[in-house]
Amino acid sequence: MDLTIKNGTVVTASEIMAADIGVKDGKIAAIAARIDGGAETIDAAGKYVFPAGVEIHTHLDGILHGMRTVDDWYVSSVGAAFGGTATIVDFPMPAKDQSLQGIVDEFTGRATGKSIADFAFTPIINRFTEDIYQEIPVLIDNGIPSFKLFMYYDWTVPDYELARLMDTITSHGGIVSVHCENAGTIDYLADKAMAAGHTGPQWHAPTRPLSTEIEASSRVIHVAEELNASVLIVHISAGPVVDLIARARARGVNVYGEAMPHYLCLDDSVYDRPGYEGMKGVCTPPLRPRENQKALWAGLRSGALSTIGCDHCAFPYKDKIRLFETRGKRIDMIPHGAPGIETRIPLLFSEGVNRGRISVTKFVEVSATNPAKLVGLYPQKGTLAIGSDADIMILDPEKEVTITQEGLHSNTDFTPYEGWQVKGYPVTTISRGTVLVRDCQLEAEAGHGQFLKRKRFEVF
Ligand code: DUC
Ligand code: ZN
Ligand code: ZN
Repeated sequence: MDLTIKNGTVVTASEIMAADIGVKDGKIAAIAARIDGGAETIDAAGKYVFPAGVEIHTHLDGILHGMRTVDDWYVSSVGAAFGGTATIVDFPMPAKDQSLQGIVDEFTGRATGKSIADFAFTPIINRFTEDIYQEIPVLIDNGIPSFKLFMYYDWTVPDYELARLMDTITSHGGIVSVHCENAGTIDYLADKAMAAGHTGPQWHAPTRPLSTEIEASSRVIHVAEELNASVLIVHISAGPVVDLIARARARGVNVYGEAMPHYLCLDDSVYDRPGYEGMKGVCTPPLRPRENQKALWAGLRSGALSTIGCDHCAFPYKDKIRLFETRGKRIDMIPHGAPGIETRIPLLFSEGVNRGRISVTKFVEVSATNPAKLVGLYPQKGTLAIGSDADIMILDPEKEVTITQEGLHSNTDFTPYEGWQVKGYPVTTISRGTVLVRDCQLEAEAGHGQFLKRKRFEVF
């Protein structure tokens, strides 16, 4: 063996076992009660040995709201690795007239030589022209089976194209992720609020009410049901959407739901903070009243929600303030998003497993196994099995950390979790047998990460 991880508690989505893991040529070569020898040994006594996290919802080094996010692929992937994640699947947005393959190639160039995590892309479809429809089967054949649509923003998908894209993508073996918010209602409510002088951070949530997320999610579910399409509803903040998904899945609809730490852990009281502070919580959908959190945790437990992403979208606080000031002092004009790639797994473990809200196997399922399945990477990624990539996270369940912006690696100037205490933290992250982070110290060289060609989506 090249590497042996000994004495840990090995956890997959279905098993918990006291076992050693042997790694050879970047793959898991053995899992057994005792494996001796190996060029290198890591002692994981007292620790969990998990599949490394798979993150399938980020906006890295890309333009949204007329501003480029400030974390490039090196910074983002280092943060990811410190937070136990070794694979990132990002949402790049094509420029005007750029093909989907063109934006994937461009972003592959941005990540190559920088990312320490393996990477792939779910391209955003932001125009609905014949060339895009023709590209889709070619991309799926070329190992890019996932696509993203928005029901808000300037690139909102019209209903006709929503149906046609879901049908086209699914019938060729792909899956569609959809950002679900009713654009017309939000724009109207925002215009009405702004006209009444309601322009500050506390108006972010009331102008994007629960009903807009529920309506758009419901529409997507019904279209998917009609076309037997496979769809992932991303960043669910609204408790009632969990229920919609549960009922649809019970009817046999191939709809999956994505949770996120900020909706599980934070609530809309953030917007009542004094001055501009509330802008730190300006993301879409907005943070919701606390009672929604219960439904989201329950959704993870029941399987209505299949995965957890972070929506890492690194806009600094100072730029949110600057753009508020220079774009007419309107809260609807500031960039939406917050950093989260490094805190996803620590928060999920601490708030989820430690507080008894989810089991340790569920933790693996939603942070690694299901995200890998949703983007066509399983079982290469997302599990600990013979022949899988040796992407491993060792987590110390006793390690206590106070989250601070200074202690994280993002180029942003804030974390929404400043001062949060977490118990249980990733200490070592391994990618294809190479140690990225060891005992909370960076070891990887920039550029370790490789582009991942993926399989077609399989319903699960
Ligand atoms: N929501 C955010 O908060 N940021 C990026 C895009 C999105 O949908
Ligand atoms: Zn979104
Ligand atoms: Zn997003």
